[in-house]
Amino acid sequence: MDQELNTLIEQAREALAQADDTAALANAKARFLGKDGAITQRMKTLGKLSPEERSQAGKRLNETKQAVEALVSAREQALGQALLDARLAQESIDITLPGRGLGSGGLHPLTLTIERIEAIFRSIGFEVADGPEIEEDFYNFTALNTPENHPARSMHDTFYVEGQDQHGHGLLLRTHTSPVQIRYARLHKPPIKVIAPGKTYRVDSDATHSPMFQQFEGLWVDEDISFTDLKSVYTEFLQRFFETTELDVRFRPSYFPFTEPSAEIDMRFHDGPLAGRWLEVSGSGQVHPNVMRNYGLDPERYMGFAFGSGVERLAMLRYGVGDLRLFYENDLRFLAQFNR
Ligand code: 2NM
Repeated sequence: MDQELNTLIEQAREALAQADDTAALANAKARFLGKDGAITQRMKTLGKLSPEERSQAGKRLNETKQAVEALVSAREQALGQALLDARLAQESIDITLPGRGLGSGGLHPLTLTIERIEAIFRSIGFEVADGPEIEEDFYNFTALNTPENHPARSMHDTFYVEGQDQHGHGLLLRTHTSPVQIRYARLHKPPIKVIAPGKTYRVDSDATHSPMFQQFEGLWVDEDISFTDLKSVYTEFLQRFFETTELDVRFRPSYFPFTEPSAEIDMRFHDGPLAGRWLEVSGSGQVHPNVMRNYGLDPERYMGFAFGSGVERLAMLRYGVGDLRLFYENDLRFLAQFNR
C-alpha cells in the first residue's frame, strides 16, 4: 500500500512537471485530485475496510493527497511566475531608447501664407482689416452692385443663415471679403489702402473648390491714381511673394458686378516646373461708381482699384501642392513639412 502511494506521488510529480500551461496543469491536477482522480477513487474504497484498517489507510491516503496538493500548488506558482516573466520580457520598455520629444507644433501653411501676404502689403502702405464671417445680405451683395437676380445670390452658390439680425436684415456666410472693404471704406477717409484676408464660403466642393476657402481682397481709393497703380502694386506683390522677378504678369478683360472695367490677373514663371504656363491668380478692376457711392464717396472725385485672390491657390503655387484638399485634411505628415 505505502509503495503504491509513493508511486502515485511520483507519477503526479512527473505529470505536473510536464504540464507547461494552465490547461495542461488543470488536466494533470484532475487526474489525481479530480472527481474521478486516482486519489479520489481510493478514498471511495476506504468504506470497505475494517475500522482499524480504515483509520490507518485513511491517514496514509490523506498524507498522499496533501503531498500531491503541495506539488500542484508549487507547480501553479512556478507556472504563474514563468508566464509573468514571459509577459514582462515581451512588454518591457527599453529605457535606453531616445525620447519622442515634446513636438513643438507649428502654424498651418495657409496661416503662414496669409502672414506672408499681410507683411508684403503692410510694407507697401496697406492696412489689414477684418469683419464678420456671418454677414448681412446688404454688405455681401447689395452694396457691391450685385443685382437681386444675380446667380451668385442663389441658394446653389451661397450659404444662407436662417432668421434675421436685430434690424431685420437677411444673413449669410460671406462669399468674399469685399463686405469688409465696404465697412472699412465707410469708416475711413481716402486715401484708403487696405487688404481684407479671411475665410469665405460658397456652395462648392471638388479637387479645386472647398466650401470654406480663404481670400484676400485689396482696395486702394485715392484722387490721382490709375490702373497702372493697380498693375504695379500687384506685380510687386507677386514678385515678393514668389521671391523672384523672373515672372510675367498680364491683365485680361473680365467681368465683375462691383468693378468696371474688370480684369483677371494671370502670371507666368520664367523658370521652374510651371515655367511658360499662364496661371490665373486674381480678379481685379476699377471700383464701380455705384460701389463708390456705397462707400459714401463721390465717384467723380475718387478712383478705386480692387483685387481679390485665393489664398489656397497662391499657397499651392508657392509650395507646389497639387490638391487643395490637403490643406483641410489635417494630416500631420503633410502639415509638419511647413514648419521645419
Ligand atoms: C475680386 C475681383 C475684382 C473687389 C472689389 C471690391 C470692392 F469692395 F472694392 F468693391 N473688393 N474686392 C474685387 C474686384 C474682388 O475678386 C475676384
